[in-house]
Amino acid sequence: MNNSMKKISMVFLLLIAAATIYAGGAKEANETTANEAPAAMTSIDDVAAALGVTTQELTGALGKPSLGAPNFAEAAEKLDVDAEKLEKLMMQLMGGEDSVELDPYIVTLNGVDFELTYKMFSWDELPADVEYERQPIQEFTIPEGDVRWYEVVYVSTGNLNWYQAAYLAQDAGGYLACMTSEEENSFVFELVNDRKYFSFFDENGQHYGIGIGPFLGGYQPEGSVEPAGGWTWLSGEAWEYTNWAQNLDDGVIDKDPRDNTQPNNSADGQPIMGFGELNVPVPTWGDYTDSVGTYGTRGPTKRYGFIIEYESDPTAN
Ligand SMILES: [Ca+2]
Ligand SMILES: [Ca+2]
Ligand SMILES: [Ca+2]
Repeated sequence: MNNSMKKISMVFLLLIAAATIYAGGAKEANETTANEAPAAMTSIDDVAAALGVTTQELTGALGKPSLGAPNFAEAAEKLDVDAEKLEKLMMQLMGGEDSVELDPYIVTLNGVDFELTYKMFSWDELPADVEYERQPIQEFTIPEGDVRWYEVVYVSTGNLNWYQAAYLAQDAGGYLACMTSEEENSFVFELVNDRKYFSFFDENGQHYGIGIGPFLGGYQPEGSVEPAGGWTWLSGEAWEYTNWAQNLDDGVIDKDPRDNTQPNNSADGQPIMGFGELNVPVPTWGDYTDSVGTYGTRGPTKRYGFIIEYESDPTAN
């Protein structure tokens, strides 16, 4: 999947999430005429209005995000609107004035090069609309015998995606936490075992209230066999222990009737991971779309934090 398709796919996820939230108060679309000057597309409601359909009709025609990138031609046919116009409006919505995507460039995270299009921020450069709280550093002796230090970063306002979080972890002198044993995974999870660290989907909408938690340090290099191939820790440690979420369908912590076993490379592109994937905070992992949480993106899709791991005491100096 190329970058622009990834971008379309991600924006689509955001739009569906937004539409789910707005569904209760969705307005009837305004009539528009062909001669009107093009208006700025700032929400899915604007796109629906410009097409002369309701928001619910539009999101319904675009279909389920879990099935991949939207097929604009198919959606246009369902809505009986012009396919080119639909795609153009959706692209306008995608590239709003607060978009911070750049041309592709190489970002080195803990010695690994990633070709990315996102703006990175050091701690000193973080925009004022990203509000965060760095939690007290916790020490733990991992079963391998080494002492490690962990710092939870709670991002209360504003978004950061996995790469932007990894960049900050590196800037702090560590890496996104890498779980090499059940003991370490349990210890670290308890630091974020609180709903405030998880972003829950609307219970009545897509994903049945599934929660996505803080970022961890696993990623798939480009070209890995999906969905489980190639997973690597930013720390360089061996990928042996895993704790991917498994489908339960128990109606309590897994209310999603679909098989939500992870990793599933949903939406055809999930090369990063973190805690989550069930209806309460859980120490299991899910693979996630790597643009989720990108700073400056529209929509309610939100990530509330990440965990930094240090191999030497960051409070020592
Ligand atoms: Ca570790
Ligand atoms: Ca399920
Ligand atoms: Ca997934």
